[in-house]
Amino acid sequence: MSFNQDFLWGGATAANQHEGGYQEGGRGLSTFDAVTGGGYKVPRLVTYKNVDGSIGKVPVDSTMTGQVPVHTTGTILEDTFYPSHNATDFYHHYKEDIALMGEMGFKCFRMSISWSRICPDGRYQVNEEGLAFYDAVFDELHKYGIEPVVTINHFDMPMYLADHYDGWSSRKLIDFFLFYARTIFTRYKDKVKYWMTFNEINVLSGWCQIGVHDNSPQNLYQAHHHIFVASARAIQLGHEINPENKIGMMVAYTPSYPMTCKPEDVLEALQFNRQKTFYMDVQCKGYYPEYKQKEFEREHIVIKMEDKDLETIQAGTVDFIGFSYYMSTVSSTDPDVERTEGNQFLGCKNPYLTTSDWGWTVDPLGLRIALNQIYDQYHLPMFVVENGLGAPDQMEEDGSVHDSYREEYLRNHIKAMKDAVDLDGVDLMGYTPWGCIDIVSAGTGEMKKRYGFVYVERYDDGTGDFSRRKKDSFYWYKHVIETNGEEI
Ligand code: BGP
Repeated sequence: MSFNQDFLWGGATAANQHEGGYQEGGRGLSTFDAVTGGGYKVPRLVTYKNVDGSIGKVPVDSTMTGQVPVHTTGTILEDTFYPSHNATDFYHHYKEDIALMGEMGFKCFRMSISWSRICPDGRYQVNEEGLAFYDAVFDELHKYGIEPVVTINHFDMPMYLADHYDGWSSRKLIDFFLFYARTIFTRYKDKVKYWMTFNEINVLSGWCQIGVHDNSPQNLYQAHHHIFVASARAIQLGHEINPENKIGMMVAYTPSYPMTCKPEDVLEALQFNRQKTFYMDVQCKGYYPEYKQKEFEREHIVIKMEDKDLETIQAGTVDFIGFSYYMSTVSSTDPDVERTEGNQFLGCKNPYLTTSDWGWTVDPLGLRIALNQIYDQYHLPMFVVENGLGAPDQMEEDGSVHDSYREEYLRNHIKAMKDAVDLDGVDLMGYTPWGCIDIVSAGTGEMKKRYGFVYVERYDDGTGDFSRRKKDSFYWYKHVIETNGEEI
């Protein structure tokens, strides 16, 4: 048998994409509340107000330097559709969603807590109703024997902290975050044992994700230093509050292959891959690696640190490595090689592989490669906490959804994980395919790009009554879990 008996089969979502209820239960505004929908190659926009009261809109992933002056504030416009306000309404459907997860036999559910539901403006005030909501969610999960796996911060933050502190540019964020982390570690001490501090720490940037208005390398690396210190201190705190806690990091892992065996291409791929390993080196090995220190020197980037920061980073290393894997990419020094979309970056097109409808390369073997690369370097338990195929599913008149393409994608990736366990001996804790119940896409803000085993009747024009339908893949995944991955 490949996978351990206690292998954590499940699924994953995030608050800003699944939860909704944005003005209910005392929740404060969060950055993603001011982000519009978009589409394939249509950017999502942040709506904001200037000091003189005029309104502006700026693409989420554009560098905001010079476009959004620091003293602007995110704002919600009446005539604009914001997908995260309702998302797919987990807030009101959590019992139904969890029952569906129970029916599939989930052993775990990865979800995130909305920071502004716990601390409405991000500072030292706690919203009891928010805490009670997650109590109810965790109790419901335990009713079905499902272990919560909680991402403390998944791509959003209280809007107040972005607008008034310039987000993670400010060192003060460390204390605000620790207050929030202490509150939830303490409250859920007996309910949650698996945690991850920051989702996809290696891609965090911009106003929506980390509240910064200046995306220059100097400012971003300073913000990331604050995030590293906050994460390391939260890990120490989480272990103090409950020594049983398993607290991991989370990285977006997209391995890059050299386009050719030309040494320049190989070096290019190595450097691309270091954009991930840097974050793993800091959080798993507890130090800033030499190649990054040299880059800082070369680029005149100076990180302001306090005396104990490096000791803190060394003392707060992670218990496991969570990562998302959707695709691989290719690196080349030739500017004429064809490029294709990817998970938050543009890479070269791999002539041996196909792509999804959103241009993401499909590469199951790349997951085995990823698991080996990570395990070789860090020798820590690993958890594939995101993987899946975004596709424009069609619901038939009778409510059925035939998504055999999703089964095929997941089957091939599970096979790759099995090989990594059976043939290579990696230590794999679990697997939580992304968007197990349909959710709003983070990249495009669409409902059209669906990942789930469960279809949610919600559409990009804001229509739909949020009813849930089991797709064909629902029954397939249930069987996978029943047989512990032996029959896929
Ligand atoms: C990861 C994020 C998720 C997510 C997923 C799929 O980067 O952690 O939040 O949504 O990618 O991306 P998308 O929603 O753009 O298809």
